[in-house]
Amino acid sequence: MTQQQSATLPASKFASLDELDEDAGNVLGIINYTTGAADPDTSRGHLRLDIHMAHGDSDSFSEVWTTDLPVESGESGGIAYAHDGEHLLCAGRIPPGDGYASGTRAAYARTLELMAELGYHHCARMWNFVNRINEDNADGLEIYRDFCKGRAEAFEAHRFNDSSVPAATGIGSLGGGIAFYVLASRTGALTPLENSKQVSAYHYPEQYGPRPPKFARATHLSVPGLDSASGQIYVSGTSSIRGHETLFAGDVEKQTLLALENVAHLIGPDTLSHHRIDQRSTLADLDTIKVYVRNHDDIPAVRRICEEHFSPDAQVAYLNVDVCRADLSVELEGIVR
Ligand code: 3EB
Repeated sequence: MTQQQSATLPASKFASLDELDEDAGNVLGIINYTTGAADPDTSRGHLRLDIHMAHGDSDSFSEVWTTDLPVESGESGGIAYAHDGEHLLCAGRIPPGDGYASGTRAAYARTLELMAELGYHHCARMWNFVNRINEDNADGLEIYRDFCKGRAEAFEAHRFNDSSVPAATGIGSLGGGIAFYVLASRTGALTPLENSKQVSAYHYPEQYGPRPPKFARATHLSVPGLDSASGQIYVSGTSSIRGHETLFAGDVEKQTLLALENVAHLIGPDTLSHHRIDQRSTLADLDTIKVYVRNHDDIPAVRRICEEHFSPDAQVAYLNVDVCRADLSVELEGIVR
């Protein structure tokens, strides 16, 4: 592994669990959105994480991260990782408990240390899956807010300021405490994107919790040697929020449309030129999309609206889990490649 090799952008796709060949070459990691949770594992030479996000076999799937370079893996302080000299995937789990801030702070701190030790300083994307996300911890603080507190404290302790936070997802899960995984790059040029129609999450007022959610609305990742108009956009979990307020509580169709509008504005010409990125994208460029829907019975309506906006060739997974604010019914994320 050298830094001289021509850099590539990370690649991922969805696969069904039965078509998965875990021992195929060039696998950096396999994230299973499945019916149970397990600690992250590297026994097969790549990262594997099982997240409890599916109710049965029919909504289970795997997200497979692949690379052209040889992969090395390891584990440090409970954080499992795999890397290829250019990309790092790592994952951790905070077991179920009465509170999550201290566990989150410790696991995130270890993750940030690991990224620095291994030399992957450009953190593009984090995913966080939080069981009982809208329930209170032992002190009466909502578990999502408790998680946000630990995350903010870890970022602060590592001088990870608001301009270096990754794109992220913070979403409900069906069990297993908190599971998370992270994608970082060694040589990639990373630009955080904010949405001019939304208050930056890291500036949310205190009414949403003692510490704000620390994430960027999206990150743009390109690598040396690629022309400036190409690159990937990692779109964070996006919902029906304008300014910092939830809109259309109780109307899942309007919430879906506003979430889509937020993503379209975020990856569209105004936002990208504002961030000096010579690239234009639309919802039809989004792929490996996850749509999180709180109420199972809303999935058909949400799917119908999404299908009108996404490419017919896009991979789209619908997951029936809780969303971080009690008045949000839907959230969606994806990657522009
Ligand atoms: C929002 O815009 C909706 O806590 O990491 C979206 C993406 C949301 C990431 C997180 C939360 C997170 O505030 C919620």
